Amino acid sequence: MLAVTGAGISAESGIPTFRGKDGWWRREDPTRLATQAAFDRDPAHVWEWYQFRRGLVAEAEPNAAHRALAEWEAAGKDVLVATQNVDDLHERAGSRDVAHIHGSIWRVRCEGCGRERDEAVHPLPELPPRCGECRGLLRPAVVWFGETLPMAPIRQVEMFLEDGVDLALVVGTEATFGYIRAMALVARRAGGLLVEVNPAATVLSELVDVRLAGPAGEVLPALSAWEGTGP
Ligand code: BV8
Ligand code: ZN
Repeated sequence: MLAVTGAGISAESGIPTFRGKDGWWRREDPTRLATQAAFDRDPAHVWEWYQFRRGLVAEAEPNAAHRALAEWEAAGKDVLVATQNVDDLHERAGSRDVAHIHGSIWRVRCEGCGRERDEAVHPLPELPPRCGECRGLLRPAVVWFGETLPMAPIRQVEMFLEDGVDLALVVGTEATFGYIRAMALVARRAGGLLVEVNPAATVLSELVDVRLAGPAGEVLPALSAWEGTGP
């Protein structure tokens, strides 16, 4: 099965979603902060936002929804999690097959030499951090608005779907981006029953086969109970 997840799956872990004002920081809109232009203008300011969010993620715990996906994988189900989230809660819940289509808040990339690496130190002692090799500016290795997606995770999803799927869960996302809606529809064409898990209706709602209107932390574990160790 393919699980496409968004900010909503981490909401019950206390990580604000991007919707509405709860995702705003110091009254600033994430779609304006998560851009190369904002970073070029004031790298330290953008890093303060990421430092704040790295703190939220470090203090957060995976919730029952993250754990359910990991348990289905551990029970031998063929599960790929394609997440838009830059947090590591899927991995910390035990999921091993996770495609981060928007990158990771725990990785940095040098604007000078392009080197990308994990950077788990929190809090970072100096903002903006600088590259140990070339002293270039380090940026979060995430996909900003206005940028295209890294090909590796996209390819990972495409190859996974080539073998066909039985179920495609879309969990906790507005499906704002066309490529998320496309991923869900390709999964359905690959044989997947298309199920949305979201307390609110989204642009995907009228396209899915089943809508489970509730918080992921309740719905996903209930799916486990529904059929032994889940779908
Ligand atoms: C792209 C990382 C093409 C950063 C994020 C081409 C080139 C340049 C620009 C563009 C382009 N094509 C389109 C654009 C425009 C641009 C865009 O869309 N701009 C907006 C402002 C209009 N798009 C892009 O730039 C994207 N690039 O399309 O390139 C392309 C396509 C395919 C292949 C190659 C190239 C890249 C955008 C990536 C931006 N970076 N994150 C960071 O995090 O710092 S996006 C960020 O916001 C999050 O990662 C997240 O994905 C997104 C918010 O979406 P959701 O995850 O859906 O979360 P949201 O808050 O919206 O909704 C939460 C949902 O959860 C709600 O539905 C709610 O009801 C639900 N919920 C709440 N509680 C629960 C729950 N559900 C379940 N249980 C609960 N308890
Ligand atoms: Zn460098």
